Amino acid sequence: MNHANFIAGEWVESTDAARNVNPSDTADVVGEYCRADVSRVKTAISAAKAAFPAWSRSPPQLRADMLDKIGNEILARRAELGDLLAREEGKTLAEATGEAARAGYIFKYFAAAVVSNEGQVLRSVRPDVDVEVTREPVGVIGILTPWNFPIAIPSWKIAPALAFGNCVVFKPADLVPGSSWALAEIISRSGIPPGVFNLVMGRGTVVGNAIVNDPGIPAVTFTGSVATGRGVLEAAARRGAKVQLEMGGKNPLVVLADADLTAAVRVALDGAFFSTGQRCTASSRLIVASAIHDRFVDELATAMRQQVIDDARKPGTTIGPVVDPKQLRQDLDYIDIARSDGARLVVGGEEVSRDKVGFYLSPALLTETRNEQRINQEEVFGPVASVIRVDNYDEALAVANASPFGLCAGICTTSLKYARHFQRNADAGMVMVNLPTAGVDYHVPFGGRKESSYGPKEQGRSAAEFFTQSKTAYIRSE
Ligand code: UN1
Repeated sequence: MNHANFIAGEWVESTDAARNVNPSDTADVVGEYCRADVSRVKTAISAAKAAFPAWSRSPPQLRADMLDKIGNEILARRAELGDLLAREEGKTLAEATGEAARAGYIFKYFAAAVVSNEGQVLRSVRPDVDVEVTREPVGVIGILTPWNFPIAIPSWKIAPALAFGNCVVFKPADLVPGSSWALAEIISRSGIPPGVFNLVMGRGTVVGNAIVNDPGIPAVTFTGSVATGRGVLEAAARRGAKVQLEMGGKNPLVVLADADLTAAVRVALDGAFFSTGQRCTASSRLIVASAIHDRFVDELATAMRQQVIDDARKPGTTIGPVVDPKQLRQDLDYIDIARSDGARLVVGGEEVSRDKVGFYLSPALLTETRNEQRINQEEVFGPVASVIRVDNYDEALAVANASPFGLCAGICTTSLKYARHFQRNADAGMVMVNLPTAGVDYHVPFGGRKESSYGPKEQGRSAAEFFTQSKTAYIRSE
């Protein structure tokens, strides 16, 4: 059966469909997912526009109940949704089930946010005049999401959009559409009025472009690559639409000489290689003090050799496959680039074969790298980490900040002084102390600086900045 698009409250099939292939076993086709054409996207946008006036004024309790119901169903089905996610994307069952649960909690968080949409009351500078600042929905939100978190990222954009009274036209990644389709199916049964939520699957060049360029979409939120994000920004800016972008990262993890070595190795292993390193928050630059460098590299390499790289859904697997052949090629190319720039490949970086044919790559650790090299300036998006040796904390901080990206920065240290200094001076949207740079909570602001992000942050209270527009009202009582 083809998985249809959801437009104006109807499931709409099309003949063109994307084949969703399991990266752990290329003989396993997860399903066929219909690709929308431009006219279908336009129908979805018109339906969303038509639904907006009533939805934006709908009783808040109704929206809260709906979001809560969606969250509850996701949580109740987390094992099944996690299995689908692991099968289509390649993260392990534990990681995928965790992501599904995260999606459920996001919906429940924004269910509560419906009724805590706060404003401001101020005194005017004039007598007998009050000022009230309230927040109103924006309209139809265009939502474009990547393949690496196919249920959590859609949830942290769709849930606040609906909570604040907006309508949605949602395009998931063409490569990994199954979890997003399952999410859309749950939303479709929540009692949501026709047109309020629309799913249009397909390619960025067709569906994505149609959304980003349509005058009926006053706001676009996108997570994905820097190159695509720039295109989204230009197109949206041309017609004055609001934009929120989450793009790449090249996140530094500083390991100081006073760090707890075992803990630092665990943090680096998780941050750099879990989820196969396919996270914009991955700890891909390991900046290590020379006094601890050799011991750290030895212990991390040992821990990496103990990882079980296999079918994402097989019990015992700790690192699943790379998502597709294109990403695998990119990972291998970057390892070659680093080596030709003088890096030493200490462990991993090899394609490995398993019972089933999949895109298996052993996690790679490169040492003797310098921060200016391409391996440290460009995002790989795979299980590849490079080590930069530094003499002291000051050099570590300078290297951490010398990056076009600024998503997340981490430090492993037992020194309160350095931890606090790093927290204040790291040029990143998020800082982690003795924790991996990846793996974030669902109820606090998420986002970066420099080339990593653009526009208001996502999640938590910041979500209101993008998904609402403020109104300042002056009231004279006599
Ligand atoms: C996480 O680290 O838990 O695309 C979330 C990404 C991020 C999400 C990371 N937007 O990898």
